[in-house]
Amino acid sequence: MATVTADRQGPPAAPPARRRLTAAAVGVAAVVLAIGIAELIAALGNWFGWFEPEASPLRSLGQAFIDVTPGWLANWAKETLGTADKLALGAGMALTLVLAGALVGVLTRVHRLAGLAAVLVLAVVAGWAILSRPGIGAGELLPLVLGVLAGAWLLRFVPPRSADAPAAPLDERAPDPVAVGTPDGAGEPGGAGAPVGADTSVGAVADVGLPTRREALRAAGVGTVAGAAAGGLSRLIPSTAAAKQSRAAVQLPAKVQTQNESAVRTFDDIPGISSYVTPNADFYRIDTAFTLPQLTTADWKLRIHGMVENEIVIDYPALLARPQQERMVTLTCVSNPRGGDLIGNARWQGARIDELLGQAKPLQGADCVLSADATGFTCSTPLEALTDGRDALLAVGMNGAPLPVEHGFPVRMVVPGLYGFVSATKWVVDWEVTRFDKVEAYWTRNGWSARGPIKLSSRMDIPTGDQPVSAGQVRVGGVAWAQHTGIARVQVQIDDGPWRDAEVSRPVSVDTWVQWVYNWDAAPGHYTLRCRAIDRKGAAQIGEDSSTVPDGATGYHQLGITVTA
Ligand SMILES: Nc1nc2c(c(=O)[nH]1)N[C@H]1C(S)=C(S)[C@@H](COP(=O)(O)O)O[C@H]1N2
Ligand SMILES: [Mo]
Repeated sequence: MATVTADRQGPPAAPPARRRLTAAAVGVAAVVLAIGIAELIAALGNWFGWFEPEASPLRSLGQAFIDVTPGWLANWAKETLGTADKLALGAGMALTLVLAGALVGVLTRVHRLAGLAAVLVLAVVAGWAILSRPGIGAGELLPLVLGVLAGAWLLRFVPPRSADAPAAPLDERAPDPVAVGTPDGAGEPGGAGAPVGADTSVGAVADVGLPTRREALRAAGVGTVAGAAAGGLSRLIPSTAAAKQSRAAVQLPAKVQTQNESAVRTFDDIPGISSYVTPNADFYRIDTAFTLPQLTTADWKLRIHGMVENEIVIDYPALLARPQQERMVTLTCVSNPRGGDLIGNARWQGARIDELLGQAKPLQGADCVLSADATGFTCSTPLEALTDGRDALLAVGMNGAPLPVEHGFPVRMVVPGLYGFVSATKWVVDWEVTRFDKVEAYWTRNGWSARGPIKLSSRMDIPTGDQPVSAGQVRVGGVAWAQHTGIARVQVQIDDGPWRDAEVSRPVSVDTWVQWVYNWDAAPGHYTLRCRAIDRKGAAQIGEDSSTVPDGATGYHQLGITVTA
């Protein structure tokens, strides 16, 4: 290699593998540029009020992907990724787009038309994703089209395979690389003015106007940086002002019937135990919305129909005008594993669901309310749980603030005692009063149960088991829940010893979790700690492990701990 370079007069032609890599780099840059420009135009258009948020190709691709995801995959993602599912989807999309870009580049190198055909396929998929969003017209494709044009234009910098230097004997090569130019860019950019044609065998290699490898690499770099910059900029443009602005303008009614919290006694002062009330920013989030539904209070309406005597449509001002209650309720996800954190407790403000249903007057035989958001998520709730006197709310407030957008703004359901997937519909806009034997809700279709009372359970927050603790007084503590029944006792077991009662906090009602603490006099050694709860009806938490599918996990939360002298 070294002798060849020294012997010949021009730089060596790059091997085919590296030329392919160059083409792939330009292809990736073309995709990055296309998306960056499309995202920027979509964001600007959204900002100016011309486009819906769905004009963003990334947003619509992500949501369309979730929509076509088969049930088993959705279950797997919810189970193993939990709240990281959107992050994982984003990473998967990025990887797919990079690979697609590389393929476009390599195809373009082989044949221009093949490359453009691949671009067209990508554009059609993205266009389909955008148009498949509800209420989106062809005009929303403009950002995508402009981005694709920019990306396709960048592909002209892919050096074609036909321009690869032939493996010709050295003496047949260009005598003066400056005069003739080579694919590696030693000639003049663009070739204009170069005395082309002096040697026809070389002229074919250094065809005038063909991009050199160096130009290709420069185009890849500039395209990638420009695309990333445009994409980054698009993220700085405040997105759909709609929901956020609408929320900022909300004034929750001041006249609210609150709960008497004077008897509440918490363990909030014990470090490491979950606080009794979960701040909104720390509250877990689980849903099928890749990007947040953008409802405004002006748009919002709930339609109550189906097996009712009176069909009702209620809007936001009418909902706020109804008597307002604030109730603390602990929400739990059915996918919460033993010891998991898909649980949180908040003060919810809203109107009573039973009173609203009382006005709609469900017909004889109805046993279910199928609630839905505007994107097609559905949820089946037993009519009885909504009308038996418990504090089921159409909530507009969470911990004193208007409902955060990610927790269902402007209106969601909160029903004490039921897992979220069968009761807590966010962005709720539709209630069909019906029968369980007539409908199937979103997760039920995917193998989860139709009804979902929350299972009695408990979690150990401290110690964490990550680090050894010192012998002596060790605080063991956490939370326990049996929404709408209430927790009577929490017990701790060390190895196979007796179950010992922990001290339990005093909650505001049976609808929230309790905190608990147990002071353990620990001697040096290695131990297994377990906790279990007993509810106010005397039932003990099930010790046998079961998976979260179809209706919630059972089993004790336990951990190993080392106590040092
Ligand atoms: N519209 C809508 N509402 C939904 C869901 C959803 O996917 N879409 N997920 C439900 C599930 S499974 C749970 S556990 C709770 C979680 O509510 P949070 O995100 O406010 O904690 O919302 C419920 N409401
Ligand atoms: Mo859930």
